[in-house]
Amino acid sequence: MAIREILIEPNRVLRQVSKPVDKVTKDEQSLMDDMLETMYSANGIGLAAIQIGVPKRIIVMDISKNDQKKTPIYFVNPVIKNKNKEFSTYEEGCLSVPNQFAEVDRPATCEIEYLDYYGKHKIIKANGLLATCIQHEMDHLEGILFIDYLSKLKKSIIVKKLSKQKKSSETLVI
Ligand code: GNR
Ligand code: NI
Repeated sequence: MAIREILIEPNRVLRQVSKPVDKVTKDEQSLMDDMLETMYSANGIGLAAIQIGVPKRIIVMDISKNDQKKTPIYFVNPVIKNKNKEFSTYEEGCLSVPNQFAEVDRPATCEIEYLDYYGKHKIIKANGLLATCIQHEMDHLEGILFIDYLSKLKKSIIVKKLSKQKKSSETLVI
């Protein structure tokens, strides 16, 4: 297991469309292990493979509370079905858009069909935070970030802040 670097917007890699996985092999499992460790170390509740630069349709998630037992969920080739026509609003954040938060509306419930860590076919019904988070992660697989749903003005303010943060972290003072 290893902690990998999380890519930060603006970064063209984050805009790539991820490719389906043929078969869940040891390589995919070890990628999922690294993703989970990286996500936990960054205090996130979800992570898509593209956020560590791997364009595969793989997501890891754990929405258990801090004091609860860890309950990781692994999604390979997830497909969203039966999206509710009613929407819920959540304040979203993203590990690739650090320290920026904004309200986003998404279908309140949905079903997800996917392969698990062992390549086994599964279907789950999601509501609440799970529904929001899986839709946020599915967007990453299409190269979409939550800031894309904001007004042009709000989005540009956030992207400018991120570019500034990046520049200052690249500037080495000797
Ligand atoms: O850690 C995360 N928290 C979060 C909060 C509200 C809605 C979505 C998320 S996902 C985010 C981790 C992340 O960037 N996943 O791609
Ligand atoms: Ni994200």
